[in-house]
Amino acid sequence: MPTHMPHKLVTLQRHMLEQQARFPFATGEFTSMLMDFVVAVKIISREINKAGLAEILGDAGEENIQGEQVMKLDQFAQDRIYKAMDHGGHLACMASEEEEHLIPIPPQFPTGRYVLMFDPLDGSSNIDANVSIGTIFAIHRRKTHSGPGTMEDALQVGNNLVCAGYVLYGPSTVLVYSTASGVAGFTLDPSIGEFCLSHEDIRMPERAKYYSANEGNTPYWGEADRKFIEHLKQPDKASGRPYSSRYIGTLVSDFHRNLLSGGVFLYPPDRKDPKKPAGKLRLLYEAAPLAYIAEQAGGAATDGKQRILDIQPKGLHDRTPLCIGPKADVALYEKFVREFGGK
Ligand code: AHM
Ligand code: MG
Repeated sequence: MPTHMPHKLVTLQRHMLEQQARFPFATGEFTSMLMDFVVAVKIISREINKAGLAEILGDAGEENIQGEQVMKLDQFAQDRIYKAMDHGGHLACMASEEEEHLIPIPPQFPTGRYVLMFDPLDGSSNIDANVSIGTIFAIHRRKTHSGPGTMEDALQVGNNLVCAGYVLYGPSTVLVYSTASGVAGFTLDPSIGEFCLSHEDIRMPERAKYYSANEGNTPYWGEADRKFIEHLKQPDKASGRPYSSRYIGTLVSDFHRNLLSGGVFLYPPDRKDPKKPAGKLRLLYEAAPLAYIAEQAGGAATDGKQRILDIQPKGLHDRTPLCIGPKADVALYEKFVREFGGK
């Protein structure tokens, strides 16, 4: 049995309740909010499993058999998360990779203490090829005290996160999350509709054996990025082998494999697009939540010069270079950036 396999049957809800019991003054509000979110991801998972039938059941933008508009999967995911989370009274506001502006709580519903940031469907360009995709989420405590949530509540440094996680819709659907006391993974049993603990106390291996980067972009990378990846392709002193290449093009999937098996992921600044000088990935919906998980699992994440979790966002859609993986590999990347320059 793999070392992370638990010996007891624990549902996600039971796990959350046990985590909550560690805090004597916990009200259960946080657990209740996460359970709302879990309902949405179960619905998204079900819909993704039917994605290959879109041609038969109707394409996005067309009417389906019941005369309803069929939504694209990424819009569908956005919509389901919003509808699961807007009325519970737990959130001050939300922000999503799919929405330009802050998402307010409708005025007829109460506002709460938390702020939810999410990427509803990460890797959506992979949907048509039936390659795995994901949802990423991150939760902050609000900074303002009452009323509708504001930009001040949303634009918080990753160090303030109280929870982050992701759902990977792969051969099975897996939810990985942390509330600052380690990382646990749960696999959805569709026959009972429950996420069951499948990966207890996940620790990232100390050294990577894989590297994940889109090397098609090499001509647009800086010297440090090129030299770093070239270095990983040389036989390693300890193992005698070069790192192997693995790149899916869905951040959640690449990260999940690297978390379990040991891999370093790099998305550097990409000089091909002057509008995106900081690379492609978004700080609030992609880099910060996964950096939080990486650190909780004993790994690290950097933009080359500073910890991802130390970066103060200036806008909802800020982008950042990202190197994430085992501590030693991330430190090595920072060394290359120091020696060969720049972001
Ligand atoms: P998306 O949020 O629009 O799906 O884009 C983010 C995705 C990540 O999942 C992945 O790591 C990256 O884009 C891949 O980009 P590229 O195709 O440039 O390698
Ligand atoms: Mg994404």
